[in-house]
Amino acid sequence: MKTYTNVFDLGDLKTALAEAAEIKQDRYKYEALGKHKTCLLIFFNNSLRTRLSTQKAARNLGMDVIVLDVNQGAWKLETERGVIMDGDKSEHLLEAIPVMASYCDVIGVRSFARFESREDDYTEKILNQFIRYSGKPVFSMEAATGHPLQAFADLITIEEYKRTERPKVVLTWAPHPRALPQAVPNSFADFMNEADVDFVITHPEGYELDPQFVRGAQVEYDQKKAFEGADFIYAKNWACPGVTRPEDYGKVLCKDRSWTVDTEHMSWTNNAFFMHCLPVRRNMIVSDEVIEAPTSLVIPEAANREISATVVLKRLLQAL
Ligand code: AN0
Ligand code: CP
Repeated sequence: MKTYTNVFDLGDLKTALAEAAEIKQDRYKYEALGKHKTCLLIFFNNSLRTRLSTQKAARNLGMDVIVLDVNQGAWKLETERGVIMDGDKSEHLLEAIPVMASYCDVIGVRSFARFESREDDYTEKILNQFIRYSGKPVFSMEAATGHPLQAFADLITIEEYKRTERPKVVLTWAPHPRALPQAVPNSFADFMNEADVDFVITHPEGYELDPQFVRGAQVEYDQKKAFEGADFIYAKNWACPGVTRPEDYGKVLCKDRSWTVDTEHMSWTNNAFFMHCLPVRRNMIVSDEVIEAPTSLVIPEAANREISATVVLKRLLQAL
């Protein structure tokens, strides 16, 4: 594997899940693989889970790790070519990328959607510059349109907890006070569409996800209908993807708290497990009762981030 940005980079999912189970049995099994290899993690945005679990994964593989918070202590980076740099940005990404790449063997990048231009976000302008100019294997730690380490951890969690061969998995939009990216729901859909599950997406009108991620999934605008018979409820807020109305891209169109997942919502399901990538705003996305219930998987899901990252880094190292 040379890059990791979406489900197709993983190839056969059964093989990837078997590798995840193997790593979970013995997370240091491939400790020799990363000797004298350095993993650089670059954060343009905040993180708790990704920051910790990816460092842990790199160490599981015997790698050295360098973490850089671009906005804290590094020079402010210009990302647009052709700009006259007379503002507050001291360095251009086009120099910074090869410099950073010269100190490492593998690069992880976190760079959220900026919501300034749908085209810039959906062409992954920042992540692709890292892929193009670093000459090193690059993996996404949540870029503008995807969060594949999260979605792989989610798939591992569903595999561990499913009670039927082909569970019904529902991705539901839920309200949030601020505009959040579509990366998490996009990648979740990307993975579920390739997994052995019945996948349904539910959200208010106007929140349609990009067709490249929805693919053949069933979209149901009635949240109650969508929840019927569900084995897993995966909640997430996202701002308007601008699919039907490009001018609404990145806007908060709805704050309807009837979409908040509470015990009544969960009573419509087949005693479903509750999932969320975290961080989560309680009583906006999910009620205290639902997130604290024994059917809540948010903690094991976060713990599986170490496993998904270990598998991905292992594969990147094996291809060096
Ligand atoms: C981010 C998002 O929604 O993409 C990160 C989630 C893993 N969440 C926030 O910014 C609160
Ligand atoms: N789920 C997730 O990626 O969390 P962080 O933003 O804290 O890394």
